[in-house]
Amino acid sequence: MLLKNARIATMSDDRPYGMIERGAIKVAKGRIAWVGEEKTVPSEHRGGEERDLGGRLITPALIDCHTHIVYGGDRAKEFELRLKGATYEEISRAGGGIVSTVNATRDKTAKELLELSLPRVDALIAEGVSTIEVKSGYGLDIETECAMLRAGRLIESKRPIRVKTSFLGAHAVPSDYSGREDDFIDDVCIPALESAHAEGLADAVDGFCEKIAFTPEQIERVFRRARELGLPVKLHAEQLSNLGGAKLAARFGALSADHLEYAVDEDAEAMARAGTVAVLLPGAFYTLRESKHPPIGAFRRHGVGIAVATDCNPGSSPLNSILLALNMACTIFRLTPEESLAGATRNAARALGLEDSGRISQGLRADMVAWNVEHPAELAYRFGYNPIHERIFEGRFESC
Ligand code: DI6
Ligand code: FE
Repeated sequence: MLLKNARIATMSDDRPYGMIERGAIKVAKGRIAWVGEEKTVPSEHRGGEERDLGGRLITPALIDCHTHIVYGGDRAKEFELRLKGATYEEISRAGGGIVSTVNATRDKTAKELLELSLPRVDALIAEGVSTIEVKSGYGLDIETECAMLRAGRLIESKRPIRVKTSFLGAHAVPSDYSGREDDFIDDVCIPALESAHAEGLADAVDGFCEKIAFTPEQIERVFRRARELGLPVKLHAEQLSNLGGAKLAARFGALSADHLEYAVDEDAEAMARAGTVAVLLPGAFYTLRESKHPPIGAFRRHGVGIAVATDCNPGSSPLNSILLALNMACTIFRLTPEESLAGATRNAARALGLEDSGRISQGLRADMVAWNVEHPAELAYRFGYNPIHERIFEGRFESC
């Protein structure tokens, strides 16, 4: 099919948004066979089925590259406690926080976890998301870590969306291992990783490097096993303090380091050298009423790719809107609207190791969105409003 009369934000070259003002896209077998100015469509791509896009803006489909969308229960009670003055760290140390979601998740089967996640997935699809990352990390035992990843994989069989899974066994210390973090890594985390890998459930390995979670040394042991298994790594790093997680991630050639509020210039430098993407999560910043901003200037100066994601989770970021994340990344972190959109397209793909997504370019997957907006900056400018017209997933149009 030849898509015509489109304003295409390809996100794939140096022009602002990679914009083609009157463009055309040839889609064949779920891929982009050609893209360029409408008046230059080669003859071999003419004469077949055509579709007029009415001058609408077309972007790559959006990619949410950091979610914990599979979980049981909720944490509304904790929200109330925080409003009364308790901090996220205090609640976590008192046995609430991540560990309370673990209890609510261990109760559930993979099928039940899948059912609970689908309404959240649907909300993202409705905003033009084609690909999500899904983490484990609310099981913290071998069986439930694998059940979470199975549920993540099953999303693809229930909805038109692509899922990349990350094993996050080193997310928190369950109460039965309190004070015995090293034993937890040896007895549970690494065996769970091996089981998940043996079942083909993990596309990457993640961890939470923080005072309330794991030290860089403990994370490094998990990363070494990931490397032996041939799995790429990523890391929740410098979210609440600077422990050296970003530099550790860079040393392992991580796909991404995520959060990064407490990262410093030399973290950015190490990440740039390693090609590690900085994933910004403004939903967590907002929910925790953080005041320390990630070092955006250093990321820009060193040429670190910046991605933006929801961090959709029941505790620190109950945010189910990638469009709101784009707005927050601009208003709170001062990204430009173009950086923000690149953060949920081109750079989000990089953060997931996907070379076939995130741009409108020949040979890539035909995952795109047609929007009812004049200018691409509108995607980040409005909030609480969804201007989607149609989502195109693997070359198939879906009205929204
Ligand atoms: N950082 C986060 O923002 C999520 N995990 C993490 O390591 C929060 C998870 C939660 O509070 O449930
Ligand atoms: Fe997270």
